[in-house]
Amino acid sequence: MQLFCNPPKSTGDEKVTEKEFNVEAMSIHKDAQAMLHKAKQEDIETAWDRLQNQSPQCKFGDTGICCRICVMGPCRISKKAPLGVCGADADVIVARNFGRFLCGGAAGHSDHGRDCIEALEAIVEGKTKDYTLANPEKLLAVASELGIATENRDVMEVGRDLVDVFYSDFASRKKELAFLCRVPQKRKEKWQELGITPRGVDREIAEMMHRTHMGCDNDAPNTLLHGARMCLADGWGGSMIATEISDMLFGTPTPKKSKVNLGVLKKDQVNILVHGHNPIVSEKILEAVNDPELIELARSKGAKGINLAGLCCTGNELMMRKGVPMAGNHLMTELAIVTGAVELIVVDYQCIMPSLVQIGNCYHTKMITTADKAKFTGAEHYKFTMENGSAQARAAVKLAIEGYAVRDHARVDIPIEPVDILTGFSNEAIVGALGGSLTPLIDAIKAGKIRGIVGIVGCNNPKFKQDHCNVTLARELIKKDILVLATGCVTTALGKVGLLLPEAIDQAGPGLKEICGSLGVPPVLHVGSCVDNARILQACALIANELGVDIADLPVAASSPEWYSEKAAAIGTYAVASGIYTHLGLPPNILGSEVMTNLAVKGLDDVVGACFAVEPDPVKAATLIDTRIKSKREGLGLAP
Ligand code: CUV
Ligand code: SF4
Repeated sequence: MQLFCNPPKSTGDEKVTEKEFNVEAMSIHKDAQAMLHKAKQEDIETAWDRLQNQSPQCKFGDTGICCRICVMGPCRISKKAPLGVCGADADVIVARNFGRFLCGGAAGHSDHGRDCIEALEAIVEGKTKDYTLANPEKLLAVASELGIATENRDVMEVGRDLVDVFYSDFASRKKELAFLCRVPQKRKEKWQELGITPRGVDREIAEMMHRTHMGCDNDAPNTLLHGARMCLADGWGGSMIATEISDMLFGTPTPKKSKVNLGVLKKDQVNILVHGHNPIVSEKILEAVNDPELIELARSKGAKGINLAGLCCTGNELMMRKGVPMAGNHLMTELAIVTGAVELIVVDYQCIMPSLVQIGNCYHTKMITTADKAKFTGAEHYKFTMENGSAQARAAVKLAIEGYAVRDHARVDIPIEPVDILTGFSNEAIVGALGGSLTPLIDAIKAGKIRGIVGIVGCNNPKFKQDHCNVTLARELIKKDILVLATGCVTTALGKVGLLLPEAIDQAGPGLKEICGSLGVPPVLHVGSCVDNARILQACALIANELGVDIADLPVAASSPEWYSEKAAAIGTYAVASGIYTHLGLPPNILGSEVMTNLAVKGLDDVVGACFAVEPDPVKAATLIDTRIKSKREGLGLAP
């Protein structure tokens, strides 16, 4: 049997033992640093250790020039062998690899969206008692936006029509996605001209797999263009559907207070973490932890109560809507277990490190999986369905309560006090805060008080000092009077250093300080999870439509400073294809192709009106973004 603690050191690897263990170089956060020390003392391996064991990483893979698409290969491109067995060159191989990389991301978000449609369907068809429509107003609003008759109709009946529209967005029969009604006319014309109007979500994903089969699309720019179309189907399709349905089921987020960092764990309570992406599971766990019977059961086992906290995106979903505190982002998921205070992690899918099972085994921490499509060897599987969600959630919470009885209190270390944050800035909430329309925001942009808007989104990656780039970029931008919108794991990064509090306006430039100060909001607004980047797309479209321009004309940008996932690449690609200049802290695995690299960081600008910028240094990245915003402002006839 494999030992989970005291893992075998990789062989011949003196570097690991000799290397100075410098937690300050690994993360900017005190809670992470303390837990990295604890992990070291307890001989528990983390992502940082494993990255080192994997180093140096394969150059062929890193630059995207290793092809495993057929078994005449694998082929790797070098000076000596510039073509694969089939004749594919570096450009084709990189384009195919990147196409499939984006495909994984678009599929992830979109399959999550499909799960949301199935949930909505179960509700409107009366097939579930466990889930309800918390927000019928949103259902009616979205339906009428999509051209479905709502007047004098039962909301469930309207909902059935809406479900049909959403399902057909996944199929091949539609000409274009339903939510393209939100896209500014100029942008839609650009997509038509390029032949990249997104049709059905599944169609674009399947077509990418087809195109990248041996012997199909052997023209790198053409493959990349389809990548853009497929990612647009994610952003304006799968992700947008996921966000809108989640609002219908669980409520549209409104501003509320919450707390972040490992200090949200409670020494004397049963601690349960939810991790993954889809609120359909985590919302049920939230209900169960508030069940008086279960709280009583926890008390009978010596705990003071049951404490729920979030990780990653499902944490963002619960925080935005219900104010549930956030224990940490991607690189904190392992370290949360190292506190020794976690009884249970309940997961659905995406971004869940398999190592959590291994580290859980070093403590009393159990992991429960809930989706048949995301099982983890060593975890317990409690399949969640629309019919059994409440019962499964109660069973999960009971398992956690039993776990408290065997917790080794001597090993518990919760190293920090939590930090307050303000969350819940859906577009509806932002418009509400502005007094009912976007006009005050647009006026502030015109007057140069808010010079631009940047979404900082995405992950952690142990190749960077955790959250250093995420936080530094946000600080630099707000100094320059640029409003920051945060989603995904960046949220926790910025929350932990106090940037999600109204007091953070003291770090902002004078214009942003004035506007946010008068509204009582932070200079960094938390707008949700990764699929909620669709909210940012919608906000850009609303502003562009108000001004009668294309999204590419707006003084806006996106950034993912510490990204790692296929999904983050898909988000970046739909942002660029939507006309939003997008900064990445590190490049995707495409540098082995000059054609692909040049297109990504330059050529796309002429094609779709935006491109990527790759810059690991967050201060330099802020300058790049600022320069772009200046030029867009000038293009609109505004002072830079
Ligand atoms: Ni998508 S933001 S690690 S969990 S994709 Fe996952 Fe949200 Fe990055 Fe964080
Ligand atoms: Fe090699 Fe071509 Fe097969 Fe790729 S598709 S593995 S380059 S032969």
